[in-house]
Amino acid sequence: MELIERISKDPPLIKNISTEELDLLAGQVRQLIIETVSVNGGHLSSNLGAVELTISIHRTFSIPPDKIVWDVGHQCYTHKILTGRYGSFRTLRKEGGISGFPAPEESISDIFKTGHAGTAVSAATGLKTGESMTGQQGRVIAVIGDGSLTNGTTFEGLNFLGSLKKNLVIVLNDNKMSISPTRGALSYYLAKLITSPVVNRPRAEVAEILKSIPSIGDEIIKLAQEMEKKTRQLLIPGVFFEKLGLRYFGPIDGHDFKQLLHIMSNIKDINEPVLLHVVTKKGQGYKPAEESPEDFHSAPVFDIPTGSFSARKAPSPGGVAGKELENLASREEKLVVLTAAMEKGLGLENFAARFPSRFFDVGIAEGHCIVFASGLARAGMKTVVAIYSTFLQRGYDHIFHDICLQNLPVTFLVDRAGIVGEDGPTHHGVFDISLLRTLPGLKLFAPCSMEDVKRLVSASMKEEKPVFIRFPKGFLPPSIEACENQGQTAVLGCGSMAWNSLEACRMIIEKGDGSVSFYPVNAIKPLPPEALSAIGRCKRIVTVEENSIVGGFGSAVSEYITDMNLDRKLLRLGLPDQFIEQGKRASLLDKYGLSPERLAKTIGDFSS
Ligand SMILES: Cc1ncc(C[n+]2csc(CCOP(=O)(O)OP(=O)(O)O)c2C)c(N)n1
Repeated sequence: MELIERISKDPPLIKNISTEELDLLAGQVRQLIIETVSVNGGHLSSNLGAVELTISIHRTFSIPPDKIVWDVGHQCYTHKILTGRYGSFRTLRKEGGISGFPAPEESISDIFKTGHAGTAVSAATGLKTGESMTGQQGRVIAVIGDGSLTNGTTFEGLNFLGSLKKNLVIVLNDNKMSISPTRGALSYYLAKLITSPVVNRPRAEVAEILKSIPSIGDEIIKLAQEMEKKTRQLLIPGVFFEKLGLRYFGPIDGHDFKQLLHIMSNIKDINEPVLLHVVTKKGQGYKPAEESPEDFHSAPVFDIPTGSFSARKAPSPGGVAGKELENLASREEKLVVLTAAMEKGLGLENFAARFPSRFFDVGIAEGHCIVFASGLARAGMKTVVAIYSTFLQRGYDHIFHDICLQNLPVTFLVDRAGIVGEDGPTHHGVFDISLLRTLPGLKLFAPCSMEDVKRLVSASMKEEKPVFIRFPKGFLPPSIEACENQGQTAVLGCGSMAWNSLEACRMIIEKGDGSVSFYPVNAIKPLPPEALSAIGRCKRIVTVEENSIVGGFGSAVSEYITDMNLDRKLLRLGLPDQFIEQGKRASLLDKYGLSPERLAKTIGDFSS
């Protein structure tokens, strides 16, 4: 049995293997991660960068009862392999397989189900506090990336944590990258810590002087290097973290087992919060990922020898929106575009390159991004916030307080609305309609086609109120038309579900199962006149949406029917009131009754 398998089956064994075997283990883990992600897709760069760090934590601490809280959680693959999931690792991110994020239902070694950034410090602080209050003994280790230091929740946690006066280790895994290079003042501060001339200049100068002393020069240099290692913490005090009440250690090389294990064994029992600054390389050990860490951050299927991605990229609604923003920006000098660390995923790289002074990546800081947008809009800028549906949830209060209550004309491009696939429940964007439509004064659109995306983005520039445009990650048809028939059933396909609804209607008509009319609906608030007249004309109404059935488009239609005192039979189809698991979008849509075939059956039964 390979070493990796033996440890996965018997995790405490990691404490007893030789130092040579640590390297062997790291190699086997990397190999398995690369092979698996090349087939299933996944967060390759972050995981390859955290192999030695994770092995060292598991060798130093005892997991459980000690607990690791992973920030985001996308870097937990090594942890999964070391804690019993070697055998299932190749099912990573597949429907029914293991999650690409920590999942307590898979193992007691996973503490929280995560996927959103910035929560680890607060969660670990709460965990430690609660465990102390209930007499539990385990140590708590939070692993955060430098990207998380751009996030407000992390800082709220750090600000509070200093007063804890308990053992809690925060490992700062600093690879200078969020998905794109990390933005902001703190990233410069971290870079300074790593390259501080206070340490490096004297070290180089002293070495030169010592070298010139005949025969004993080399010995002294060795001695000086040893001393320098030991005094490094004194020379680079990490004042910023010390001021927050944490003891700062580092920076150390996060791929060097000797350094990692030495410092971890020294700090693990310090009875106050400690920040260990570890410097790693994203993509470490796989050249294509080292060279293009952004491309391999959330990698699709790829070819291992060449690092090339197999799937050709079809145009996405986000890409169409990004292109339209470029067109608009070339005519409208006041147009600015904001993102919270998702430039690449949102298809804004060209915009950023063409209009660098009008593009702002604010870091993983959705709250700040939205309030910053309010300021820009108040100053008269045409402000666009591009954001994933699931991360928009972070900014909900700011949408209420800083955008809607102020009635500011900010356009939100809400990408990844609907089922996103293999990233699973933390990433599906299936609540935005329900959340947004309760707020007064906003307009909420869901384009049904690429043509719609372009037109709605452009039209939003002329609006004098907040506008939200939600669209899916992948497919929308180039254009789509209503298809009216005699008969009493109107199928209202909202946004990304317009196409599946149309297909379903075609199937029903071809099979002679009933006479249904199809209407694409690209607005939820207010409901568009075409939808209202269809509701006025037909006795049976079907709503179809890629959003939770609770409070979504169907609910808006239901409220309208009730308020207008109409005598209608209404069938609301959407995602059930539960967290949706990981899996391929088409397969999950089918499972939840939203594929054309399943829709045809349900609607056919309803209308006959
Ligand atoms: C609230 C939130 N916004 C955006 C994201 C998307 N996202 C996933 S990983 C990541 C970068 C994380 O950077 P860092 O913490 O430094 O970890 P690294 O991948 O560099 O190891 C981002 C922005 C997220 N997961 N959560």
